[in-house]
Amino acid sequence: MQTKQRVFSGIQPSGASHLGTYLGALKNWVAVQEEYESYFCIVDLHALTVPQDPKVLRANVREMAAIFIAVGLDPERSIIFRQSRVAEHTELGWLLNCIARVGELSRMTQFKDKSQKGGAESASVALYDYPVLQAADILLYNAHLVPVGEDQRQHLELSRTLARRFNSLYGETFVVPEPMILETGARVMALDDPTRKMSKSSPTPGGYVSLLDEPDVTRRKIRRAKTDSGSEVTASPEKPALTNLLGIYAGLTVQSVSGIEDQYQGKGYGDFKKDLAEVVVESLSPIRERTLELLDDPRELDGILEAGAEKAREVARSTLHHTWARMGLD
Ligand code: AQP
Repeated sequence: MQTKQRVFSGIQPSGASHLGTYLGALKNWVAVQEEYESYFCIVDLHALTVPQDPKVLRANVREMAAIFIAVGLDPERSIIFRQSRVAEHTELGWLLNCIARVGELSRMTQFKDKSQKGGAESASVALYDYPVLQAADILLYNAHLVPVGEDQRQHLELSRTLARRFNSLYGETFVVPEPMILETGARVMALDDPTRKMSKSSPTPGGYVSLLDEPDVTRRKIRRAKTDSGSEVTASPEKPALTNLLGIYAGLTVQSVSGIEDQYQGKGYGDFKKDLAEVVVESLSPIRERTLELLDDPRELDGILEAGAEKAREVARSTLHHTWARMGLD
């Protein structure tokens, strides 16, 4: 019997997990796994919405699995698995496609942003439809909470809409999930442009700190991070770059932004960035080292993912059968 509330979240294995993904998602996942029955998924089918080299994708899946363990997810406590290994995700995705509306998907800002890059006409249908598959990912496990970064709020709203619509059309079936978005780290911005979110598809690697960057690369990126005019280390709407850097510092040290501002009163950007670089290196180095160690044993990683998929399948199958019955497919 299910006693704990459930949490579901996923990350695309599309390379170079970064500080934004860590502060916006991974770090929170580690905190919630104690309290909730947690499902953490490598959403490889989502990664395919843009072109992928099969060899690179294969390697990225393992790298992501290693990162999951290295940041502190415990396969004994959390169910860690790969989306493509639980076929019910795509099956429920199709059923939800039948109640999702073109108007709703057309409003998704992430599709607008991503499709703009290569032109909307040549974007894949899957890129357009991916929020519905994401809803299936979540509803399949009847997750109560979904820890994500701010950029996923709109997609989460669609998951909620589809759960409610299905329940009202066919009878109470799905839990309506709630987003779990923390204040600190929910939206980490690019180091070279604080108006854009830190993103792995950034055209300039200087914009993000990868969890696997070597310490000196990280130091250099922080040293070169854009700053605002003036010299005071304060967070304010007029200082988007400093606000972002202070947010990173606070997210990694669990100090308050105002406490850090006090600490740097009378000091300049240079001192602050130097210390921030060390804070980032200290936080990420153990993750990097552990990830590299784990990657030495790919079989072990594959085993963890397969064991997780087996457990996930049990829950997913039961939800799908229930959904079939509701829709008259039994
Ligand atoms: N900059 C960010 N700040 C806070 N949270 C973030 N997340 C991503 N970027 C930030 C959160 O990380 C989780 C996993 O995201 P993902 O890797 O599956 O996909 P994404 O959001 O598309 O990541 P990127 O880096 O932005 O990839 P591209 O460049 O391919 O679009 C999510 O919970 C997300 O909120």
